[in-house]
Amino acid sequence: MKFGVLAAAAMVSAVGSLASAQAVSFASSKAENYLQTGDGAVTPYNDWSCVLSIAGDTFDAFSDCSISYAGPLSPITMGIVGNDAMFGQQWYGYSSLNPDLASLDAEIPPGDYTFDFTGNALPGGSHVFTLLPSAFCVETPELLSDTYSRLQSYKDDMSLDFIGQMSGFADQPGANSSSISFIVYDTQGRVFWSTNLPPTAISFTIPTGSIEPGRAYFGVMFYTVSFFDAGAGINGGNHTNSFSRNVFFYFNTRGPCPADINEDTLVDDEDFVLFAQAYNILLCGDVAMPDRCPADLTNEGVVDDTDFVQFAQAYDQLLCNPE
Ligand SMILES: [Ca+2]
Ligand SMILES: [Ca+2]
Repeated sequence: MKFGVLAAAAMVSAVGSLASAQAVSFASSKAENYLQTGDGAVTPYNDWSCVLSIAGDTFDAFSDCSISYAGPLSPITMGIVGNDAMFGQQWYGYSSLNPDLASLDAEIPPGDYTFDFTGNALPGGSHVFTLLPSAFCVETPELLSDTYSRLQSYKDDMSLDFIGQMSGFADQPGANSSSISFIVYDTQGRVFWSTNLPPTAISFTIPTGSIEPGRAYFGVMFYTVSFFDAGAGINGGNHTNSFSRNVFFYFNTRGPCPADINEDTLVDDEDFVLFAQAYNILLCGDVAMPDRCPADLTNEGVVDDTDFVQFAQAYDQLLCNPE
């Protein structure tokens, strides 16, 4: 399941610091994703990707953008991924999903990328951004020791902070703004907790109250090697090259009888009606899906046949906790 993988990877490249009025920043973010499914169990998705971005600090900054470079995807068509008064307008262009780093680097090689943008609220223009050679950290991101399994059972006592351990990473030569960023979303895509730590951090704390009962979550931990060049953009905007290994993991704080969707201690026809409605909507992130996406019994962001198998078993038993 690749819920939000590209979007989450792209978030790392979202240029956080737009310096002055009419600043335009440029960034690249190459990424590989992993899935952690147990203590000591981390597997790669094998889908190396790259996001190239331009950010103007003004609503409706540009009316069109594209990127040309010496490579097979040139020119890259870009699309708007954000546009508001507070954060301005962001355009992203995407690579393919590649099976390995060599394939990604062949498709999106280091070198000069010319961004051409048509003016709207900001002036149009052309700007060269230099993509650096890939410089990922060596380490695979991982929740260490029993952190993964303790996260699965955190719902049993959420009165205390959750303190976990991770592996951390050694920075790459020349990188100047690398970090471990950590975000916990629910499966409908809302952020419940996030933090930013130095690469060498080996523990994190989720304060009690950050995570709500009765929800399914996924966490993403980004090991990002980042090269930041302040002022290299336009009007005080920046250049950022980042290379990120990201690990995803799922957990939930639901009760012992998740198939009891209306929480009346029975799994019966009323729950079946609610399940069927959610099954037709499919995606937890759909605006039509009820809050908490309770019919997603497998906690990965979609209501599909695998959820139905679990629902049907509980429906046959009827009582939530037969003793
Ligand atoms: Ca029920
Ligand atoms: Ca599901």
